[in-house]
Amino acid sequence: MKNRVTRRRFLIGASAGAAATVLGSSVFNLDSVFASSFTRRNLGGMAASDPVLVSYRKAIKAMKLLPTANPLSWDYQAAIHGTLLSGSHTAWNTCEHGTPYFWSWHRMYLYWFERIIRKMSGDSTWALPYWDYISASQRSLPVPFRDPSSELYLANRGPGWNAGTSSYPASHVDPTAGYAYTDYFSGQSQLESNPHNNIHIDMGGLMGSPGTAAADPVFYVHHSNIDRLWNLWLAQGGGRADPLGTATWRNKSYTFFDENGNPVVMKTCDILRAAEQLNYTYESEPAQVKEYCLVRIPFPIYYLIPIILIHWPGPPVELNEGEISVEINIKEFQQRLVAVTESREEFLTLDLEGVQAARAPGVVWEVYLGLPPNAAANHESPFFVGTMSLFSAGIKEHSHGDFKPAKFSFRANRAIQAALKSRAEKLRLTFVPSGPLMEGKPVRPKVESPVRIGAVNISVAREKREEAGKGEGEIQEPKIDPKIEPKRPK
Ligand SMILES: [Cu+2]
Repeated sequence: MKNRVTRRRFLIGASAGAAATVLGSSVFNLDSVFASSFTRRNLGGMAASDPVLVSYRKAIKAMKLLPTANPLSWDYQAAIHGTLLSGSHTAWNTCEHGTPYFWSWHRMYLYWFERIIRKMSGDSTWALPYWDYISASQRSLPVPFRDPSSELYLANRGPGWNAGTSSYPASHVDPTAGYAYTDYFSGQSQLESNPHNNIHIDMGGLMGSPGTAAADPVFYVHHSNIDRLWNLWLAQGGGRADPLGTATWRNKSYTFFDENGNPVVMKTCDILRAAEQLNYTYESEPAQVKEYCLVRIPFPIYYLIPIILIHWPGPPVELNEGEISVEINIKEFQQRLVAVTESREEFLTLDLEGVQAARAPGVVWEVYLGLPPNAAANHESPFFVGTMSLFSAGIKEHSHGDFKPAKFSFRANRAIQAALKSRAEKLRLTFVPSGPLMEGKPVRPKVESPVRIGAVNISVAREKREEAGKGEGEIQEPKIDPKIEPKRPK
């Protein structure tokens, strides 16, 4: 998505910290009365001497001098996301991944972190910058984070990142699958997978695991970008909305610490409108979509209802070093598949369920469907459906007694349509292990732990439209329509 500078953003940008000037100007714009004071700037091209980075360094230095038990310390802040340290303190290890609260928890976390940085740096205007690795010019680690004498540096990053020779491949930082969904939970989960998980996995080192990631200063500029994607997803319109009809989502609350080290409780309704409620906007973002918990204007909301059409009969697929393919027999489903690809209401998804690994696999798998035999796996071909990488959900080592395997769902219309053209009776499902580019070239990474996929399904999905604001709904788990038995090809 291209960044747009809207009139509203222009006004906010022009009036940052000077709302009175805008009020007194001849251009009266109601939005600008609520103009937020803080602009989270794009890190692209930002010099190490930029006040934003100088203050960030100053704060990190001061926070590292505080004892771990102090909520304002660097260790404590990182531990709120996740830590390998023993002992238990308020809010430690509370990050949300692979759950309905991924975006909301991280937004709250960054908000309080940012206030703490303001206090610890003594820079009252400070706002967290964002690292826009989706932009082709920003796919290697920003230069100020590579300087060993800087607090932004960390030795424990994967090979080539600190040298500036590693970069993210285009297929690993592709938000289009996530943007395509109108249903909140599907959009969020896709964007959590790509680019979010891939950014962590490809960088490796502390960033590669939830128990250590937030100890790397780059974590926060990464998540600033992920938070920005929430706004960008909503700004596309077309029925995209926060799931305000879901009471459990709306009322979910968490504890953080303010800049004075006092615990604060925040709930989802407090963070829906970043500019108004939290006082920040992102540089160059379109006008923020405003959603309200109290004023519930009925609006359409979309739920994704997938119904299994083809269940691959197994055994579980084991991913390890090297490319792996399995074949899905589609002979008796061809007509139905064609009908769905031509439908306006329905679309096909490839669903991987029961995805698990003992430890972090450290690899991103590119997933292809219908790739003809002997054809090279190219992410620009229609057979590329997306990426799969495990960061937190699905990794047994990271579970604390309540292990849940991960699920991945990919839109598959384009791939299946291309495969059907050749009248194929079997669809090849191919997994290609991939990692960061080294000197611009793909390198096959080492698989640290094999991944097992429990079930492979091709489903027909329908985004069900409902009028929200007309009563309460609970978080919708995709359901299999009991009237339709999954068919098992022989
Ligand atoms: Cu993360």
